[in-house]
Amino acid sequence: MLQQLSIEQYLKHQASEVEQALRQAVPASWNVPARLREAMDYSLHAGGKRLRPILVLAAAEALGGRLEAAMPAACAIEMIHTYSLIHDDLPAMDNDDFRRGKPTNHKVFGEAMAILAGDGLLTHAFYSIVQASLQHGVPAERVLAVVADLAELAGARGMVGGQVADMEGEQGLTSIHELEFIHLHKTSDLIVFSLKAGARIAGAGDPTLAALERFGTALGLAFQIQDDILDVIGDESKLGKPVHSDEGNQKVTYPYFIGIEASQDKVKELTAEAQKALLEADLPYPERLLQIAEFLMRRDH
Ligand code: GRG
Repeated sequence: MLQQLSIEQYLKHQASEVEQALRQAVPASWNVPARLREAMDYSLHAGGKRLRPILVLAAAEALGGRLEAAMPAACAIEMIHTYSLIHDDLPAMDNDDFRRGKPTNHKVFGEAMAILAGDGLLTHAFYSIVQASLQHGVPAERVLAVVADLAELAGARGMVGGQVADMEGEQGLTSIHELEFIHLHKTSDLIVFSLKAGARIAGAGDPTLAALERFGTALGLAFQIQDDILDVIGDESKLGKPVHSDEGNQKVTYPYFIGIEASQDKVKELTAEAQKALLEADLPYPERLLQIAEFLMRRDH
């Protein structure tokens, strides 16, 4: 049935499957302080494109894997992504008031609770991944590799490292090369994780994982440059956050370095590079991943 959906229908369908699974991710029977649960749920269920979990599912699908076995890792990456957004919006970081079209977590729950809601989501992600083995019988060594990837790609050598480079760069970035380092870690690493997680759960070997890593790296960079372009020429109501924030925060971006048109060309070039890498992976069902790359290049939010 899934195969017959247009890419737009597919993304909507998979996002709703992920949302349903996320609602059950923190067991209802756990005695979690009510306000903490509320703060975690507030950001987790605030919408968002659910791109990363959809990539987990699409990568598993590309190898003919079981979607229900990939769902715990899909939920995990959305928890990590959501925690990173909550922390990124804090006064000590970007100090943003709106996210996903709603007041940011700390605006509603206060700074201390927002930090803890992020911590709760970050920690629970690891609990979620392990369920692939405990509930769906995925071999433990595959799940171990997914756990190690997540710690590496979301942690100090991955997204957190990218965020630090970004923070330090605010004191004066000099080259597009430095900017690329930030994007590769802040953005591409979680996308690479998502693809590898889905593929690992479906039993991928090293050559496939390496090709997916190349696909995800280029796709992530294209996604981030498109994000920067939309911050200049996008529609606030579609984005769910104010535009021109990079300019306001004096952030250097691809459009800042090379202009809008050259940035748009770069997005196309990276998308083609990503698609080429994917085709080299020789996956049995690569179509959805190819379509997702194409769709992201054309996205307006
Ligand atoms: C605080 C450790 C720490 C890291 C923060 C995610 C992040 C790193 C910062 C947020 C700002 C930003 C522009 C990050 C780059 C990745 C990105 C484009 C995030 C937005 O992702 P979308 O568009 O958001 O997928 P939705 O809301 O649709 O999920």
